[in-house]
Amino acid sequence: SKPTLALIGATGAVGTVMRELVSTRDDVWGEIRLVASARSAGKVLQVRGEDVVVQALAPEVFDGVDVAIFDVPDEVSAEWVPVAAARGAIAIDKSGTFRMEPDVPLVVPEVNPLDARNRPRNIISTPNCTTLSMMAAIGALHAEYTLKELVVASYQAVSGAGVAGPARLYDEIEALAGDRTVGQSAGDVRKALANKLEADSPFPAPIAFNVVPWAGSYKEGGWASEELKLRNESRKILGIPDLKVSATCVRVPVVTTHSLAVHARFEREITVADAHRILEAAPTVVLMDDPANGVWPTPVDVVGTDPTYIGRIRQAVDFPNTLDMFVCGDNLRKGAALNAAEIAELVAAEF
Ligand code: 2RA
Repeated sequence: SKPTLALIGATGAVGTVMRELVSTRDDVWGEIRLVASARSAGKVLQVRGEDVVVQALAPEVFDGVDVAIFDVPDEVSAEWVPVAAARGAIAIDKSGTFRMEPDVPLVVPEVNPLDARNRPRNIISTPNCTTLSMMAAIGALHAEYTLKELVVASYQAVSGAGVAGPARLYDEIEALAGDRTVGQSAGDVRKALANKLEADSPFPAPIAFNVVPWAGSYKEGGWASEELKLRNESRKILGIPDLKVSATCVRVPVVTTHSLAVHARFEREITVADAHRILEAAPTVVLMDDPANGVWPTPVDVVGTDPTYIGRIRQAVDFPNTLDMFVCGDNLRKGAALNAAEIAELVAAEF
């Protein structure tokens, strides 16, 4: 019989995409349960065209569940993922809580699908959306040319911060719309917003008319958590413990779809033609690389779709064995819900 699936965090930004994905992909599931915080319990949401009542997170909701996908804050995962696993579910967790634990696999199905089978704690982690937004493409190049170094700058969409992110961007744009005097002197955007909006924002600076060089929490040495995640997770997924990685993560006024400028050094020489051949053959990657004709990926053309898009591939002039490129991926789909759904489908195939 088909396995039972529970979606924990069903009402969030990723949860909403998750419901859409399980309603439109090959239906490998028996029952699908929706679970959220007590605040959302009792809501009726649609899955596979049917009404489902959202249940409050409690130990009993995991009884009879085969696979539980969690998209909840780190501290909620820390408490409830082990509960689900203890009750016999295989937990697929989107939070940062378990990703770097040695006995928890961190899986991108295009790159390291077999790791999903080695799960002594019945927990599989899915990476941060920034790492995921490039990994299908970078993993394909690594498989043939062996990656040695990655230097990355991210351009991260506001929906990475949850539903509050787009809400704030839309509010700021609305507050500033029509005023053709703002953005021309230091602090005038802040002043204009202060007159019209509450101070509390998910972002540490105005996000409309701006870019913000900070994503996540403060870490030693002045790093943002997001930058260290990109380093540590890339190493683990690719299976290169000593991969050199340095990242700068930046929030930009894009609703959904993270972009990354990637400078990647490989073990041996790789040409643009080599990269094109590999990326064209990668099933979940779309190559958009014809700069003479203005063809490269941008978030507005990518949002709402599944693949990883790549373009602007250049052989670095001054760095041997190195490519520079631009990658875009929908942070809520491949960056979050889709990767979790794909891992869940790998697990479902074992039933
Ligand atoms: C962000 N990567 O974009 C984060 C979400 N986990 O904010």
